[in-house]
Amino acid sequence: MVAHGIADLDGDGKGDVVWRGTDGTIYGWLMNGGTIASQGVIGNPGTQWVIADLADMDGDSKADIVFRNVNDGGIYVYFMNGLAMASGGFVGSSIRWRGPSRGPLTSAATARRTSCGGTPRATPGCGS
Ligand SMILES: [Ca+2]
Ligand SMILES: [Ca+2]
Repeated sequence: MVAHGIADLDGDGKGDVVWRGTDGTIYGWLMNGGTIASQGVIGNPGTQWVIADLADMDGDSKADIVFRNVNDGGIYVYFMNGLAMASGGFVGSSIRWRGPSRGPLTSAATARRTSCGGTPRATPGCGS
């Protein structure tokens, strides 16, 4: 699992963390400072969909998840309300997409995740 970015999913003004598993599952951590206030599975659009960006696409002050299809360049948006996808929509195809790419956050989080067996934990380090 790789952290793909920080964005405010629930509109509380505090950044939240979005993760993507190798099986395509998208996870979210709603943060309160350095504490995970809530976490859960957001959905699984399939492994062919990668996160292109995290941005508020509909102006509701809640970040949305923009996916790009690695096969055909299709763009799909999860309109988010916290950890729940309020709705989704296919935007179109853009095979030559050159938008911002959210690379993995290859930091201590990745190392910690790896050492914890690939599952994000409620507390830093490991354990529950
Ligand atoms: Ca937030
Ligand atoms: Ca939004």
